[in-house]
Amino acid sequence: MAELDSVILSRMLTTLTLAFHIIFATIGVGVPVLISIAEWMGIRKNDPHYILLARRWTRGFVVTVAVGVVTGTCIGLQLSLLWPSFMEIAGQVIALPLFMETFAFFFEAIFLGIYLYTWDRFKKPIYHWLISIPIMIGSSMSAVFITTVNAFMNTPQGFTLKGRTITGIDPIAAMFNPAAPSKVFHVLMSSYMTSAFVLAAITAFMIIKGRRTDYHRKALQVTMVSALVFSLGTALAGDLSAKFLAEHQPEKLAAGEWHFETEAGADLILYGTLNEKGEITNEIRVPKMLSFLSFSDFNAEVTGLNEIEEDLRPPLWIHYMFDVMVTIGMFGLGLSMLFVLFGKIKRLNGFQSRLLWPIVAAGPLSMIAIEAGWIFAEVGRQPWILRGYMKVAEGATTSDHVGLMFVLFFGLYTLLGTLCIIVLKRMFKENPAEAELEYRFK
Ligand code: HEB
Repeated sequence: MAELDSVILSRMLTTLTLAFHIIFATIGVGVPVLISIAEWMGIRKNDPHYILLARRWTRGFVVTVAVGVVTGTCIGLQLSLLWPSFMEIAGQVIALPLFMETFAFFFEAIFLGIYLYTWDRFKKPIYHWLISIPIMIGSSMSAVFITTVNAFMNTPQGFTLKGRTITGIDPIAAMFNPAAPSKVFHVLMSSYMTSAFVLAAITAFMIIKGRRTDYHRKALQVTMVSALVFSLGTALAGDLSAKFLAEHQPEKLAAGEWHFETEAGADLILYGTLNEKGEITNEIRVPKMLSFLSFSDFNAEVTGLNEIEEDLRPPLWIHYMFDVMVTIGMFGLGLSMLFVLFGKIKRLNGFQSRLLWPIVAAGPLSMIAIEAGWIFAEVGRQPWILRGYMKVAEGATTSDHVGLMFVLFFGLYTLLGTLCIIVLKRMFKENPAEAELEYRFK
């Protein structure tokens, strides 16, 4: 086997941990919103079906939170173990949001505990619903804080670096860096969207399996309408992200869009392949669209990759990640639009059932879009770990034991993933919705 150096191994281990963690983080941020929506509808419509939805989702949610906590801890651990020089500098500047993330998590956990054990304890059900609000705030704020840290890696500010000493730390400026708004917005919306599609996919699958009850029909309805709203939000946020890149990180946009020469009225390139000579084939070209995406002006000038120093250019394959993300985004948007449209027009009602399999696919697909989005954002930052200040290779550990760590953590994640699936399956199989409806409401 070829020798793998500690930088490559550190990157592999970090990728593995993040790729696994992001699944649970996404669910952890999005599902509370869906739970709150379902309980709210149940109270408004005085419909026990929606309340039961909220109850069952909450139970499943708790299991995923547990896994998210473990993998989140792994990230914290690995940050200091694998990227000591990076943390030595960045850690001082971004300690505030890093700490605040933990705080937001505890805030969420406390209210989640109360929420779980007080379903029938209040005279007015609305009081129970009110507890879902701090849960949502806690889970979304975790995402907000940790995303500002990631944003900081892309557009660091709020400190001065002289050699290896850092002075003039301004934690607030560091947290509210230029990348933060678009990233936070995109991360929140895409988590909500993905969670809605994951829950819709599970419901659609149950319906295909023969559970054609009102309960399942309503579940599909809330999740798909939510999916539509959040898909629109995700698309809007994605557009803002592209505008952010055009202004502050042109090399990432240029590499992702295969835009080599600086020009006005730049075309947007979708799909296609790149050969060794750097020629693009089989692409779809949308005239002047890149200029518009970047600056809301079809004739604006967009910086090309050739203007960037050669060893500071991100890898060109991130273009495929962008394709995957955008395609899935459009698929989700189109699908949820059709679903809502078919539902609204009586004559077309019958067509809704044709969308069941596509909805089943939309769950895993949106999770893939999340992974693709992060790969695009992270690989597109290369070679920097702290853009303009420190390269990835300088940030890594020189320890010889990263290979062993990789194997151990891989084992841990496999175990956690399997356990999570087994527990969830048991939990819902042994207590199907129909049975629960029966003993609770009849
Ligand atoms: Fe996304 C990222 C755009 C869709 C998920 N995005 C990203 C970016 C951009 C975009 C530009 C980068 C940013 C930075 O780096 O800063 N998108 C976009 C667009 C669209 C989208 C245009 C269409 C509409 N996404 C999407 C979807 C999803 C996503 C659908 C899922 C579901 N993204 C994502 C993520 C990420 C991204 C997760 C990472 C984070 C950030 O923000 O960065």
